[in-house]
Amino acid sequence: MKLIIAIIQDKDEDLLGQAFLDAEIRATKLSTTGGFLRAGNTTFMIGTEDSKVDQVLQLIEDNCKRRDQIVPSPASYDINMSQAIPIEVEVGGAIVFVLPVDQFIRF
Ligand code: 2BA
Repeated sequence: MKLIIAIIQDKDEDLLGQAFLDAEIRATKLSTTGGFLRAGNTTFMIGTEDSKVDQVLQLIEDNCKRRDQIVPSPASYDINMSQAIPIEVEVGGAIVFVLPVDQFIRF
């Protein structure tokens, strides 16, 4: 068994969540915050059999888009926002970790 942790953009959350429901993939959704942009994003935790890992990864890839964002540089956060320096960053489609699971227990 594997635990898949996928950090995605909030804009893709509905589509991916529906895709998991349609495919009968069990998932938990967390509201998270990116450490760099300090903006909200969404993290899915999916516990699944090894045989379904590729299917889950494909659903994530199909439903999460890359987007460019113009944001104030984090270096600007401590100064007057009128002097903020804008930078462009490409966010997503998804950051994914696949971890082995020792035990899966449902009490
Ligand atoms: P954030 O940390 O808010 O990062 C948003 C985007 O800013 C990143 O997109 C990347 O394009 C850029 N970025 C991040 N750190 C940077 C830095 N030190 N210098 C320049 N640009 C930087 P993604 O790579 O697609 O990451 C999207 C979100 O996924 C991240 O939001 C963070 O919440 C999570 N993430 C990414 N890599 C991670 C990692 N190694 N461990 C844990 N979470 C990660």
